[in-house]
This record gives sequence, structure tokens and C-alpha cells, in this order.
Amino acid sequence: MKKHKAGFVNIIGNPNVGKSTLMNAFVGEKLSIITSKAQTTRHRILGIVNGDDFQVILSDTPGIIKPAYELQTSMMDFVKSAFEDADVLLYMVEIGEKALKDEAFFKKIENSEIPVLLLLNKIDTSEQEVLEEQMQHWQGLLPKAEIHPISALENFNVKEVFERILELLPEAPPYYPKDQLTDKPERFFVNETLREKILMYYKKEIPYAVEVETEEFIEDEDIIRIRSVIMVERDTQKGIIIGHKGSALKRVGVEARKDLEKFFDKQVHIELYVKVNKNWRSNTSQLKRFGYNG
Ligand SMILES: Nc1nc2c(ncn2[C@@H]2O[C@H](COP(=O)(O)OP(=O)(O)OP(=O)(O)O)[C@@H](O)[C@H]2O)c(=O)[nH]1
Ligand SMILES: [Mg+2]
Repeated sequence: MKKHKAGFVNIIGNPNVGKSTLMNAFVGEKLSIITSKAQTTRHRILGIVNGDDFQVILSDTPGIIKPAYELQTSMMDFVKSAFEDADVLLYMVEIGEKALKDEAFFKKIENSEIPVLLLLNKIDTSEQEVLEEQMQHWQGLLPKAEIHPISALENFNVKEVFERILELLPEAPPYYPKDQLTDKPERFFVNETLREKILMYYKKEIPYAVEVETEEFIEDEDIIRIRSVIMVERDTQKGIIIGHKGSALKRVGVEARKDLEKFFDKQVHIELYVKVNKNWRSNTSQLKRFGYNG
């Protein structure tokens, strides 16, 4: 019988470099939300790729930042936990980038005992000359790492990186049932899809002041009925989220519904509410309730 390989492959890097885009490309599903704004991902999200003789458990993590408030501290705890159980570390940088924003994390990568693949992403935006200069730069900084230029968006070199991961993984039985795709429940994907639309349609501080909680998720034979609450920190933000005669909020609901109908492959009905939850980002017990720490 062929030997079975399995292990944890954790993707880390600065905000907005394309970590979630890569994870979705590996899994072939839109598990992680993607936007052009930094700090789109707030949780550690598993994406599991199963084969007859392998199970690759990928972790998408928040981009590395210096925390300014409690929510961001919890986000960085997810990144730390991804260091602790990795069999292979995927350290993603994008063309033009010169260093990780947090030196302590960089030292951890430098001294890592586990294999590190440095993925130089977004090469579709770059000239050959720049690419070569960047590869030399990173090889100089991390001599032990293997460098792979990729484009997560255009699926360039993604398959090759996956093959390399399989070579590096230890022999082990599967950690999760072979039909499982992620560790997160359905409601999580509802919350994230709504948050993606909010990141896309609102400016400045608004998306960062928002958390989404799905209170109801009822699946009938031919429809899923969802009721979600969009939480903001202040009254003024509530007004902005709702918009003139409710038009802004309606757009969020309509666009999220389209995505969720694809994701669940079923008709979806969403009811949205907006509530003020004062300073939830700095409130430890509220953060716990939303699945951040502990
Ligand atoms: N041109 C180009 N754009 C890319 C590529 N990969 C990702 N992007 C874009 O980069 C932006 C950020 O992508 P994400 O996958 O959300 O990045 P992330 O690292 O998960 O970001 P955070 O969760 O905020 O840390 C999006 O606009 C993507 O479309 C790539 O290979 N080429
Ligand atoms: Mg992300």
C-alpha cells in the first residue's frame, strides 16, 4: 500500500500580499474572503485538500501587524499559533516588498527548524529583471528558504508549489475526515461574506469597526434562511452602514446573497440588522464571543 502523507501548512506574511488568494487556489473553493484592503482576514482559517494518499491542511492567517487594539492582538495570536503546529511554513511576500513588518516574527522565520518556502507573489505585475533582483534579495535575507515565484491570482506555479509541499510532508494518517474542507461552521462563511462586502463598499475606518454575527441559519430543502447582525462601534457608523433610505445596507445584502447562493449551491434569503456594540474591538469578553481569543 502507498504511504499516506499529512500535515499542517501555514501561510503567513504581511497584510494584503495574497495569502487568502493562494489558500483558495489550493483548495479550489472560496473559503477565505479577498479584498484589496489590508487586514481582510481576521481569523485562522483551515482549508483542507484531500487525496487518496495525502491530506494537506492549509492555514490562512491574518497579515502580520503591530497590534494597536485588542482585536489585533487576538489576530496576531492566530499567527503565532500557526507557527507552533506547522510542518511546512509558507512565507508569502509580494513583488516590491523588502521586509516583514514585525522583526520578531521575521527572526522566528529565520531560525525556523521546519522547512520554509518563500513565495514571491504577484509576479504577473513585474518585469523579469525586477523579479531576479527580488529573488536575490530574499535569498540573501533567508538563505535556508526555498524561493518560489508565483502568481496566486493567475494560478502560476501554484501546482508546482503544491507538489513540493507533498514532498516535504511527513508520513502520517489523516487528521480530519477525508470529506472535510474546513474547520469553520457555515455561519462563519456567512459572516465573512458580509464582511467582504462591507470592506468593499465602505471607506476608511468603517470596515475595521464592523463585526458580523449570524443569529439564525435555517436550512430547508430548497432555501437557506439567514438572519445576521452587523455590529458597529458608534451611532454615526450605524447611519453610514444603513445609508440613504437603507440603500447601502440593501446592496450589502444583495451582493452577499449572490455569493452565498454559489457557495451553498442553494437559494438564500438574508435579513440584516445593524446594532451598536460600543468599543467591541477593545472588549475582551465581546471578542471572545465573536471567536477571537481563547
Ligand atoms: N496582481 C496580483 N494580485 C494579486 C495576486 N494575489 C492576490 N492579489 C490581490 O491582492 C489583494 C489582496 O489579496 P488577499 O488574498 O486578500 O491578501 P491577504 O494576504 O490574504 O490579505 P490580508 O488578509 O488582509 O492579510 C487582492 O486585491 C488580490 O486580488 C497575484 O498573484 N497577482
Ligand atoms: Mg487574507
